[in-house]
Amino acid sequence: MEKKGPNKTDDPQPEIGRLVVVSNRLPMTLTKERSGWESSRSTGGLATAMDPLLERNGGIWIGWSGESSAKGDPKRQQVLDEWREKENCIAVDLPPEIVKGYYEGFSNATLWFLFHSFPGLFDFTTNNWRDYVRANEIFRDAVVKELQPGDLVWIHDYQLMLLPQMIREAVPDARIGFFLHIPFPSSDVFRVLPRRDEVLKGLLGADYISFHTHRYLQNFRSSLLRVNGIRSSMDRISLGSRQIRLEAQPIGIAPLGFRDILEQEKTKEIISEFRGKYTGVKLLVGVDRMDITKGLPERLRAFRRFLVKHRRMQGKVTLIQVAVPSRGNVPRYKDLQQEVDELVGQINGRFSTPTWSPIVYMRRSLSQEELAALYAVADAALVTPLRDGQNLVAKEYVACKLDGDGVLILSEFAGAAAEMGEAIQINPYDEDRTADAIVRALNMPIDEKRDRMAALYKRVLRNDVFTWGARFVRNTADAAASRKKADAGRPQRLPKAQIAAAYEEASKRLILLDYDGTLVGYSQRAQDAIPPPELKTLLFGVAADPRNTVVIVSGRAKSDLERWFAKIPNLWLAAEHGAVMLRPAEKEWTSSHPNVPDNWKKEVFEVLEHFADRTPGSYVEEKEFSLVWHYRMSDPEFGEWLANELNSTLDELLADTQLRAIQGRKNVEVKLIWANKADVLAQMTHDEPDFDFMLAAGDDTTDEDLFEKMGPDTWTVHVGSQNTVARYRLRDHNEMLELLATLSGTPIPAKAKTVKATG
Ligand code: ADQ
Repeated sequence: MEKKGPNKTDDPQPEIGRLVVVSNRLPMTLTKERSGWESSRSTGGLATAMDPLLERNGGIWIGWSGESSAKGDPKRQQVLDEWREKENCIAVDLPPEIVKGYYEGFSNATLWFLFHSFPGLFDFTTNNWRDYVRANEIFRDAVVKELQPGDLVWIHDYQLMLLPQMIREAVPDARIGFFLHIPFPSSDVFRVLPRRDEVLKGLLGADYISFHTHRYLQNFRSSLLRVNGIRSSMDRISLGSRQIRLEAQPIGIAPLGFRDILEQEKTKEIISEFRGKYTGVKLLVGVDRMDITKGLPERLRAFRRFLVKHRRMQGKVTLIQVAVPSRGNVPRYKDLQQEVDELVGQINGRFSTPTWSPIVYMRRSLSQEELAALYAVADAALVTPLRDGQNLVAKEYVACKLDGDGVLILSEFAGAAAEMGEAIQINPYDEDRTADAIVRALNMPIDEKRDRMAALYKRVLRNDVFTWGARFVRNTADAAASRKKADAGRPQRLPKAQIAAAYEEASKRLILLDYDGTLVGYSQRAQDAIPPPELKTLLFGVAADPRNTVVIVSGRAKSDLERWFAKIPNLWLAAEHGAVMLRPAEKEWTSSHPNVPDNWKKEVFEVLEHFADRTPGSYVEEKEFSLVWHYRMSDPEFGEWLANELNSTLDELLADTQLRAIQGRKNVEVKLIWANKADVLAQMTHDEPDFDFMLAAGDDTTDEDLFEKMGPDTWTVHVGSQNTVARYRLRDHNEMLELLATLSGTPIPAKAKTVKATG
């Protein structure tokens, strides 16, 4: 990535183009009052980040109005039209019959719980999933309708995880970024999700995917590998020649906005009112949505434990807990509300005195002034979610502690913990130690408090929400630009009419065909990928043409190729990447490098076997000129990890030898440098230099050696979608068979087409 100076984020960025923000909800709220329809624009949350970007780039915001019941009411429509005109907000109308399944169902009863690592709480129904798909399609249609060339689409959060791919299919060239506001769970938990592969595929339509933390990013990568078998590196996924950029970039807040609020007279009044009321009492503050993930009962129990364990603190500490009602019509949330109400009542009933209550409990939303004042006076903040994507309250508290006199007690399971190391971090499930952490916070020397707070404040200031937003759009634009560049360099689809004409005209043709992945699909076990009889018929037909020299050039051992193909007249076989050849009508294999010593094998075998012992499902194959460690049947993540380790071990071991380690499709092969497919081409053209049609087809890295050596007027065909130097590409082995059938005039036998099992 291009390095940019720290001040560059505020520069005008013409290449960003118009921004199209897409989120489940618009920043507008529609309510039906007696007097008619009312609407208001929210200022906090996501709008804080999006508004300046939208202003600068002249963009639009697409989302659900949150209200679907009165569609068709002309007065309501009038409000929505005004949103479009004056606010650049475009309302998506979701039919009421799918809202429940999409929003309350798959989004909030399935994804929300599972992604917050509560597999025991999630519900799944096929109907909810169907509604989720449908709602994403409705969003897609709304976006596609508005999309203009050069737009940059920013999709937010778990309700819209299918949308990136849906838009990609409708508008292949679209520039798309996706940000996940909630955690991405470990792959073990993610795997529990029914329709998990569709969800991942949905995300892969984006150019850029960003998460709050590296942990979530890692979890996503490992899920991709385990669920869809897709490998990735720390910062990107290569999907054939298309690359998707990945990053961990935590959302911030607008700290200076809080500073301004603290300066306002109204806020100052509230602060002095609080101070007057709570003179001599230490204040703890908790501010949350009433959500299961926020750990409210656990926090209250820890506070109760604190009062019991540290009796001297009774009468001297008050917890002000603000909890905005959320998802109140969901039974589990009703239960939570009841549990919290009961705990507050029980604790206050047990410990209160005529002049003091341990908990002040507010079940409502606070104004920005009240909120800032509360943060400012609180001696410590209790931010103790059981799991949280990031948690903005932690950062807001820090932003309001300008004098440094406060302590943040933070759950290690909040995403914010990754960058707020100076907080006192606790495990919210550990009541006893959380209680001790409260004591520690309240007794912390002022110098230590200031040091910790200063470090936290600096980071909150630097990584504010504007920097976050600007960086997101810039990274999406960069990622999309790289995609376009890569697209321009991609091999074109094989022009079938053109190759057929060239074939027809030629009188002496050389056809070099890889086997696995090119003529048949991959199987879990290599020995199962046997050629179907129909494929043999096809090869028989192509090889029978006296103008053709057809060679199967494979990494396979001699025995496999001989068993399968030796009876096909006129077919040449090159095994072990061309180290040995069997000419038509001959019985003996010959090598271009006879009498090569194989004393290297013992040492390398021991290394490979050591890896096989450590990796269930993997094994070592011995061929005449090479040794291969296969791990297709192993745990994919562990397999990839060990393959990398093996490669680096071998790189060192083989540095000064004639051997090289090659990473193949789910295998690592150690072979002699000269044993490569380009050597076959050299042998074939040495004796017969006058071919007037040359075709080479293959699907993996070992075929690239051959493609590189083929001349400019030849046909090099990559089968699949990896990076390649081939000039042309075909989708899969089925298309390859169709090509051979067309060229040779042999009708394609239906059963020759096989399904690609894995890899
Ligand atoms: P939320 O789960 O909503 O967001 P959080 O990050 O804590 O969680 O944000 C809550 C916001 O609501 C804060 O700005 C807070 O000030 C405000 N708020 C809460 N209670 C309030 C009250 N009673 N009165 C007024 N304001 C109140 C999701 C993810 C988070 C992630 C954010 C942003 O679940 O993990 O941090 O998105 O990506």
